[in-house]
Amino acid sequence: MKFLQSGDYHLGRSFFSMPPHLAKIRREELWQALEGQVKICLENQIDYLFITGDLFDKEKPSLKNLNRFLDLVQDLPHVLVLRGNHDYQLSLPPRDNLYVFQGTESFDFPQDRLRVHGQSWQGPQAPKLEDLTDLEVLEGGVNICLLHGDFKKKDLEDQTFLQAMNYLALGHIHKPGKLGDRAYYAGSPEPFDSSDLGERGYILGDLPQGDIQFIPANARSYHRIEIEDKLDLAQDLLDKLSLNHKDFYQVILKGPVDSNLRTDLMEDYLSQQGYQVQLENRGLDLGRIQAYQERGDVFTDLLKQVLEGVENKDLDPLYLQELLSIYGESLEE
Ligand SMILES: [Mn+2]
Repeated sequence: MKFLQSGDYHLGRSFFSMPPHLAKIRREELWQALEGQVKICLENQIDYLFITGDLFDKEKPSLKNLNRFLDLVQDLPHVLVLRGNHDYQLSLPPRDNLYVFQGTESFDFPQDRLRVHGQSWQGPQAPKLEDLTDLEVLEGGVNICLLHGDFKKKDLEDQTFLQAMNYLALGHIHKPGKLGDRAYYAGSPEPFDSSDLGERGYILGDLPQGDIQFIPANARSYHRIEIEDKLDLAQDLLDKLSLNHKDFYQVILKGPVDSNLRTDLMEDYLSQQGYQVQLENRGLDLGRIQAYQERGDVFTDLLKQVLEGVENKDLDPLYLQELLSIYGESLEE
């Protein structure tokens, strides 16, 4: 049997830290991710779509969004939905092709000698893996278990019930990953913020052959760029880096940097040019360091040590920044 595993779509997410017009586009791109997956299922005769929780971002999605989801998946043979911590109150109207895990339960698909087990969230607390022992393994068939949570490899290996599974489809962690040879996080279909670096997509599986594949499919990416040089004009940044209008950039300024640098103005300028850039000034203000060193007080030796550590790359420049700001504040008092 072939399946597509996805989850953590967080449909309806507000993306409140983005400009409203872009937040609207991103919300739409989450729907497009699901649309793309449905298309893949239909074109490749993939009979099972596993949604491992957090389909919706909010506990009570709007009726409009509920219907949009139902319409989107109506042509798929089997859609299995787990409730996650974001949508544990999710209530979907009954449909022939829809299987929503109410708590800890199993669904049978005799045509494929398949039993899909799962554990939905029923409140703000995570369900207990021990409760899975109430379920029955399908002897001589394919057993799959859908779970939503932050698991360690050992949590899963410790459960006798899970040892009998052919495959574990995991949700909740937004970065795709693997816990052992049969347990996979598909991750979210799109990155949500600057900490979500790397590819996002979904998993295609074929059991019992055991063929599992991660397919990258994100519409946009986040990039992190670190710059050592002094850059005091946003235009320099555009000339030096070939940014595109589509993606999101977190630019970290390192090395000697002017303390008068107005990163907010630079961000405004870049955003007017149509780029999504978040600037972070982690540079060192050499003028201030020199002034502090010349004071010759109890702080000078400490500053010298930290400065050496940073120069030898033994210490993160952030320590120095922190030290300077603490000292600066103490002088102002
Ligand atoms: Mn979650």
